[in-house]
Amino acid sequence: MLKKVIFIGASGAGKTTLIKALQGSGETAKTQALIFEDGFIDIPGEYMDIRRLNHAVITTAMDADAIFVVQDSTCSKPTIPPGFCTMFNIPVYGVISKIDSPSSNVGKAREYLKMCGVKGEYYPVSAVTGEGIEKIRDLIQSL
Ligand SMILES: Nc1nc2c(ncn2[C@@H]2O[C@H](COP(=O)(O)OP(=O)(O)OP(=O)(O)O)[C@@H](O)[C@H]2O)c(=O)[nH]1
Ligand SMILES: [Mg+2]
Repeated sequence: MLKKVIFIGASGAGKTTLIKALQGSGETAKTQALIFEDGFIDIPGEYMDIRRLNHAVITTAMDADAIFVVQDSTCSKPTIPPGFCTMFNIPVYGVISKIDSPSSNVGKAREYLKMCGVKGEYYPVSAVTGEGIEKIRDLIQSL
């Protein structure tokens, strides 16, 4: 059976770009609606940014086999509310995006992910250079 993985995080975190890189093709545009494609679930960051819409993320994520929380390493705030991820009983993985950027701060991104309740090893990636993409693809394959 095809496993379903959801990518959550703030608007502009790099979720869609990462999904396209994992799929190996496709143009990235701002996500306007919930998208289910080849086992990938992409959700507009606004559902995370706007607290009263968070329930949409929760109900959608409940249906997935794993959650990837995408933290933009150039961003100076946590990608999801503090402790948000502790409620899920499915695997939650942390992704640190945009590590190619000159303003990337991976250490800070780690702290934010920890704050969000994401435990364990984090996956640094760049959709620009392709660094780290293969590791996430392997991880999804192994689910
Ligand atoms: N430098 C750099 N820029 C990136 C990377 N990944 C994404 N971006 C840029 O970040 C911006 C937002 O990327 P998206 O993939 O649309 O972000 P998103 O999380 O899907 O945003 P929403 O759809 O609004 O929730 C775009 O301008 C991307 O080109 C990366 O690895 N490196
Ligand atoms: Mg998007």
